[in-house]
Amino acid sequence: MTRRLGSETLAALPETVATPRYDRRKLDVGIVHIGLGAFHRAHQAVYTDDALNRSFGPWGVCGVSLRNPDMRNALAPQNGLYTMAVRDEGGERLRVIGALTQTLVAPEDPRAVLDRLSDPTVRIVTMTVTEKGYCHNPATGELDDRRPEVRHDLTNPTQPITLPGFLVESLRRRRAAGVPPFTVASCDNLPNNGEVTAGILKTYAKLLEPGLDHWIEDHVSCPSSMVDRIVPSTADEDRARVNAVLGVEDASPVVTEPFTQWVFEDRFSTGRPAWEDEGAEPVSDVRPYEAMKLRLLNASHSCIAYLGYLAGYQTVAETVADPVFARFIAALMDDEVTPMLRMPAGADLTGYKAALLVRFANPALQHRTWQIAMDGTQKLPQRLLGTIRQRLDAGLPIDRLALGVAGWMRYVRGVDETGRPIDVRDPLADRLRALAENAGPVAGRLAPALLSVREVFGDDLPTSPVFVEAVISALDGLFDRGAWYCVERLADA
Ligand code: CS2
Repeated sequence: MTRRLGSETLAALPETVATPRYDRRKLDVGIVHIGLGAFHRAHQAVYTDDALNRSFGPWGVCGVSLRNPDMRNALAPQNGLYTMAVRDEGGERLRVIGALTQTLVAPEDPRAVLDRLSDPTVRIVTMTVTEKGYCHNPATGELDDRRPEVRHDLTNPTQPITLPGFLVESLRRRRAAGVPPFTVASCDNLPNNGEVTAGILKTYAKLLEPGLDHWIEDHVSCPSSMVDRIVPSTADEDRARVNAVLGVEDASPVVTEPFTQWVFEDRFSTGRPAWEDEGAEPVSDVRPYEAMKLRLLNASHSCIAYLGYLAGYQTVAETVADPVFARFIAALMDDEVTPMLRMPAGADLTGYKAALLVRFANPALQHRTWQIAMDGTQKLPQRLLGTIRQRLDAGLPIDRLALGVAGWMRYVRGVDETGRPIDVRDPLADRLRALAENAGPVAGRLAPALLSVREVFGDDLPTSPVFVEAVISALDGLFDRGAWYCVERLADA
């Protein structure tokens, strides 16, 4: 049997595989990360690992899974160690990351998570719980306190299941014990992710214990950040390839691209690792960078996901290898998104977009269109609808953005262009399906039906005749001629 990656086998790895240069046994847990997925392990954990390599400090990471035990099951037997494979067409570099020193599974033992979060050595909580983990209304950014899981946590505060449930209860305990609060740093793809987080914590706290909201307002820092690195979910063939090089078994390597970026508001009141020495960019206002990334990278990703999937493409690289799609995405970014961005002097949007096209085309990443298509109801507002609103206000055309929205509608109907079922994953999937079934495959019925989902489209867009007409006409084209032809029609300026 092959031996497992872990503290005992680190020394046996081939020399080409980089390993932590610090003494992991001496690491205190200074950071709790909630949402222990591939993204964190290829992003913030790497900046922290870099910082520890350069100058040791009390910044070990405890990773918490809010849902299932898979990651703990994979990583606990490896003492938290895992391999990061950085891939492009030039090849693959492997590196073992050591920053993660503990893994917890919230549903198994919520008390252990609350204890860890209440521990005075913990000074920062970062999170990547995806858009839906915030229990908020995506159109307004506010906590949706009617959700059953939020009601559950308010009545069982010592057995929480949600992000706000864990954070607010542990902040309450810290206040009661006279322990300073931790900094709460959202690393999810939401605009103003710090502000959204602060709002959710305060609304929840007020419901839990009136007055706690004021204390949070006065004492808890929630810096916003823009995080960027493409990290597809790891496939079996990735695992096999990495393990063949390691010579030991890593049950959960992460595979990513060379590019990485982290821009954050520098408001970590409780200290932080010197991430800026490792390439992260502390700024006073992160909003322009968030808008740039969400509206260029993520908006393009969502359009590639829906329209590429419908056109029969499995991955992002495959989709943009089709010149029609590559030109469509370039035109979407240049003509419809860029004019609405307000960047600080010196920001190089032209270079950023050129780099994006190269990143999307990276043939060494198997980034599935289906993966990005997930959770559309949580993603569309910040990726496409914000730009659409601005353009409608300015009386500008929205053809490509509207095709993206129509692509989502065609996709969530749950049947592809050859009649095969689509496995639609979305917190609102049942509602979307019922609306779609009731409307039938007719653009003039399906579009208005889906636009009635106010958590996504708000109160304004469904009553904008220009928007409604643009979406119906795009959706009509999708039903009539299919995604590829609609993309081709809008591929050039
Ligand atoms: C993607 C993002 O799955 C998705 O929705 O658009 O995960 C994207 O890969 C990252 O935001 C890149 O930084």
